[in-house]
Amino acid sequence: MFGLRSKLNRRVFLKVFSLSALASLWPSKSAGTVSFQNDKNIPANYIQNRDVPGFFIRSANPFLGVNAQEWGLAVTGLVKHKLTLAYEDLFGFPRVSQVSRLKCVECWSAKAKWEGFRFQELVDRVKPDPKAKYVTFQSADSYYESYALEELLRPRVLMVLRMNDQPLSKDHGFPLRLIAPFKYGYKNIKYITKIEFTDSRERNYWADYGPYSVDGTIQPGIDHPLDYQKKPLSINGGEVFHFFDQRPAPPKTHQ
Ligand SMILES: Nc1nc2c(c(=O)[nH]1)N[C@H]1C(S)=C(S)[C@@H](COP(=O)(O)O)O[C@H]1N2
Ligand SMILES: [Mo]
Repeated sequence: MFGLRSKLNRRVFLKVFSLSALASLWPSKSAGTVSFQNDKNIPANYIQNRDVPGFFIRSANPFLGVNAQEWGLAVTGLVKHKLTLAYEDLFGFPRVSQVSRLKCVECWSAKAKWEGFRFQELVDRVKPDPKAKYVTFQSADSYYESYALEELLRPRVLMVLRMNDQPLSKDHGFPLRLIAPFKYGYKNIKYITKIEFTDSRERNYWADYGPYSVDGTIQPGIDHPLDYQKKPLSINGGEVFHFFDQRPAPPKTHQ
């Protein structure tokens, strides 16, 4: 259904949809932890649980996934050497792995083993201008995120190619996603196609279309930010589940 709309119309539609959905649900819950697992108002298939027990798949819009042959990564903006990478090029960087937790604002979190390369590798290649203090990510599914460059160079921020010893699946962000364990899940952008160095901070998808902050740093002691502006939010106002299940076979190369 979304494919038939122009990008502009879709944006307007989503904005109207998410605002009205939020408004109609407000205030449907008392403040405090909302357990979506037991919420009878949420369709059983709303939260999909595939691949790994407890690890959900969350996407703002239905998306069929990226074709590796057609995919390319542009690293651009305020840099000395603009760069375009093909899928194969991603495997030229030194590889590191870590186990870290992804925590969604919808109250679930899960750990996985992530493998990929450090953002510093890209910085070394493109040589950002000293004015480039921010980085904007664009995705194949019209999602976007922004970070301060300094945040991306912190320990345990990873440009991820593999999850739990497999190539990233279509749903978890193939071929390239970001994992920043100190940020809420929505900052952990999947299907990255463009990385742009800028001198001002751009916004992100869920600040534009939902109630979440651009910063998205996980707050110690705050389990989830569903009580944004002290008004309890119901969790089914913002995100839709990924309902396409035709997953292509993982690529055979680069194991
Ligand atoms: N491109 C893109 N990245 C995205 C999203 C999305 O809709 N599109 N959803 C975000 C949200 S809200 C969460 S919680 C995590 C979920 O990652 P997972 O689907 O691998 O569990 O991805 C984030 N990255
Ligand atoms: Mo999320």
